[in-house]
Amino acid sequence: MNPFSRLFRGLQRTRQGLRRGLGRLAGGSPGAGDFEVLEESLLAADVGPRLTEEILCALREEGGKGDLLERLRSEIHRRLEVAEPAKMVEPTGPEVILLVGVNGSGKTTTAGKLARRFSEGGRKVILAAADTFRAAAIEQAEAWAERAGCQVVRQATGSDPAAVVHDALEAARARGADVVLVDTAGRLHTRQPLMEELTKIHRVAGRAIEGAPHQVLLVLDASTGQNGLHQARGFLRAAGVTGVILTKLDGTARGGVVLPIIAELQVPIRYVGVGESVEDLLPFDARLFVSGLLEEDASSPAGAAL
Ligand SMILES: Nc1nc2c(ncn2[C@@H]2O[C@H](COP(=O)(O)OP(=O)(O)O)[C@@H](O)[C@H]2O)c(=O)[nH]1
Ligand SMILES: [Mg+2]
Repeated sequence: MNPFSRLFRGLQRTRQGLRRGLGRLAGGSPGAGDFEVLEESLLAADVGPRLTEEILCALREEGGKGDLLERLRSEIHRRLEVAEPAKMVEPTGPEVILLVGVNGSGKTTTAGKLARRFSEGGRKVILAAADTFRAAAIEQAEAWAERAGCQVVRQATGSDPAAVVHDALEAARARGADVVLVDTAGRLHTRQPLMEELTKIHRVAGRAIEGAPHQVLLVLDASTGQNGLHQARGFLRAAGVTGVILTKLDGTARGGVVLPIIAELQVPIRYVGVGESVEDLLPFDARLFVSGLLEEDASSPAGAAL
């Protein structure tokens, strides 16, 4: 399955909702009732009231000219495009990437998927099992490391996560690793001691490797919709988030939440998760994403271009 087909399948529920609402708009000049239908379907996809209003305004202003679906596509694309990550220069030492977020958002799974992706790309990966709260979390990280064919650095359950990170970075340097993925324990941005633990991880990482952590990626469960956005704001302030990974798009009809996330957080969306298998993590691409949201079938021009 090519990446677009994966994305297309992952966005199925959101797309079905949007296209149901759009059914009446194909061709012809839209009437007031058509805009109402469109409004409902955007809200149902969790695009949020403010952006829904903005998009409708833009479409109404242009009058009835042109295919409404095409215009909707370009309105959405314009808003997604700004979240495409700029190409980053890989740091000279090992690159340290921290995954943060609430419990169950998909951090460990995403760390595993990333480990596999980077390994396949020829980078030597170390997975740091810094969720030391639960024995199950360490075992889960080990299982993913095995699937991804990378090394894992761990300590006993209950040990200091910052110490695990320290060990992992020492190991990375000694073994000439290119990237260290740090899987952290779930936390709420309102829980002070846990947020301080992240600060300590930052400090320890920065002492071991210059500029580390190079990326702090907030893993957000798309199915939590607008609630997730509230959490995200807290993390942004407290954890120095540099990018977002939006997971579980496949399990929700609320994939439109990507729009308010982009508008409010103003950090790049690095990857999207569209399933539980190791292949189900895709780099964010605005053009493909909007096609996945609105296209009738996966053999669209966007899909065919791959
Ligand atoms: N359907 C789907 N499930 C996912 C995705 N990402 C993670 N999960 C599932 O979400 C659950 C929690 O994931 P986990 O990585 O343990 O979350 P963590 O607590 O943040 O580490 C697991 O059952 C994963 O398989 C995704 O993109 N799609
Ligand atoms: Mg975990």
